[in-house]
Amino acid sequence: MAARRPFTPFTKPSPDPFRPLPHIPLLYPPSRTIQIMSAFTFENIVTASALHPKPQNIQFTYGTAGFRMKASLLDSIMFRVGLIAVLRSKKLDGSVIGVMITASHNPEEDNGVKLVDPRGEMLEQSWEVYATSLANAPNDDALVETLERIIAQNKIDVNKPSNILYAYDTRPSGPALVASLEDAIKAAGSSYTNFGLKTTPQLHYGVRCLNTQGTNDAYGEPTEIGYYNKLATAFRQIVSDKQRLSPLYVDCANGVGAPKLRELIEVIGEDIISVNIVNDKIGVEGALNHNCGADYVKTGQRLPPGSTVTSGDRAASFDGDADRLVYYYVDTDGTFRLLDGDKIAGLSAMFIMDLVQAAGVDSIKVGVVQTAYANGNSTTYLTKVLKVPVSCVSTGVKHLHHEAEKYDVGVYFEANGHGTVLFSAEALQTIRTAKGRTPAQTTAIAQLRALTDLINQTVGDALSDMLLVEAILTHRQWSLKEWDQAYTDLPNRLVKVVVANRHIFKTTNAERQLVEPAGLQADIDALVAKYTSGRSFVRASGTEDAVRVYAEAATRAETDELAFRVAELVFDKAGGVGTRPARV
Ligand code: 16G
Ligand code: MG
Repeated sequence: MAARRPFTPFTKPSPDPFRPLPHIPLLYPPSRTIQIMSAFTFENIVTASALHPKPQNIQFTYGTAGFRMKASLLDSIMFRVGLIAVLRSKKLDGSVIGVMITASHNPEEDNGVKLVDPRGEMLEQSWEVYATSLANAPNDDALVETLERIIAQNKIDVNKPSNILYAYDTRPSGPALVASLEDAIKAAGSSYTNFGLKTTPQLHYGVRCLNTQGTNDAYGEPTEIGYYNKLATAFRQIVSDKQRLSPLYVDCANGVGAPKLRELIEVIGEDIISVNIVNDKIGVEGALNHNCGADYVKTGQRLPPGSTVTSGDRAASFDGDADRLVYYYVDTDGTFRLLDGDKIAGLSAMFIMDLVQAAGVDSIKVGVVQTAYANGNSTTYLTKVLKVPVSCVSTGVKHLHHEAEKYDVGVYFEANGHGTVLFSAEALQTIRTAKGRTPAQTTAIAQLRALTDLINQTVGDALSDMLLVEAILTHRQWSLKEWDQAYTDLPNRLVKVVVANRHIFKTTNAERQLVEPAGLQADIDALVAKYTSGRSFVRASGTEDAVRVYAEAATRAETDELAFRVAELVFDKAGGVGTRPARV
């Protein structure tokens, strides 16, 4: 093992806290905080809005991932999201509200925008409705009326200050959309900071840091280097004295994760962690998320084309904005093995439960939150082997996040690789004040403390989650195959069905059962009953105009058959459009 250099956190490199590190190519102009003192007037807003008219005949919806669509349709949305952000900040006495411009794993020509609340969480649900109505206001009069209604309903004092922090990913449409957003923020007389090119979780981190600065609850230094230092210090502490693992291939989906991972590794030190970054072509047109990234690997359950990963290698993929992570390897017989969000949840829960016990703070109870997409065998492993409470909620980060807050330590992951671990205020207090009675206890307490810094508690974060997995594997000196031994996934299959109206699909029981169309669930149940360990459910997508069918069963053949029989049922009985789902 190479000798370790002593670790000194980087200090703030320049008076501008948001300056990118020197060796990262400057894709966008350096950022500055702009203080604006002008008044909030409808006149200013209407004048500026004239440059950002709403396209006719389009109905916009603030969905599970904010607004997301072809970038060419987003101009008016960006302007109006800027207005909502300003009002939200004023409503919350000038707390910083985040705006992230990204379309995650979608194709490069798409873009999107979502708002981040003061603690780095997703926008409160009641405000999603305001964002939707404002986005759909057909003309200036309707725009002003909607703003007035939001202001009145929320008793907003428009003379209060407001502060916005925004960031964007590597999409070519980013700069033009930033300009539309800024037009709105300036017209509304708000202060703002351009946080520059960032991963989605870095923006969430920045928002929480700015809002908690100088309080007992301070989350960290609100800079990019502050983020790297926090993660690096924690990681180095957890793996100290442990043998370094072999290099990890990381497919960054040709997105923002590539330069940011490079930064992070540099701060941690290559003597501590070694990665081979692949798919880092952020300047190449059409490359983003194309035949690579976490969504490609998870959906297709295969290596990205051109991957050089072979048996014995360790590999992982991020998505385009670096808030999803999946791991994988190739078995000795050449079989591709995926370690998805469910596997990460199992590994994290196991490790944290062991540490809690070793630290002698067993009053802290760990729980896991999943969605209906969690593999049946992962749920069995959690409940029967780890004996940890598991809740199942609807798809979408906000649902998982809120449920996880109910536990002392809430581990939440979607099977697609998005997730994190939340520590309650009481759990944090217990961990911070615990005193070990033995050297082993003292070490375990210190490690738990480091974990609370290592894990991005605002939102799922591919960089932070990767360090969490690497820390656990280093600790145990486990290969990916050893981690994979916890349980074997049931074969599973996802099929998309296009229907005339997906909104007729209404579900209950955390999306596991259909209430409407009437009778369809009984037909699905009858099919499922014919398969060993069969399970299937149907729900309308929140991000695409389609219905998704999920199925799992004891064997690959049974799974495929079940998935397609359910898909055919949906197509035939609930207004299928186009070609009937074909078995492949
Ligand atoms: C969004 C959600 C993700 C969910 C996915 C489901 C957030 C930030 N993202 O990407 O959690 O898994 O939608 O997509 O909430 P679907 O509704 O199209 O199946
Ligand atoms: Mg994403």
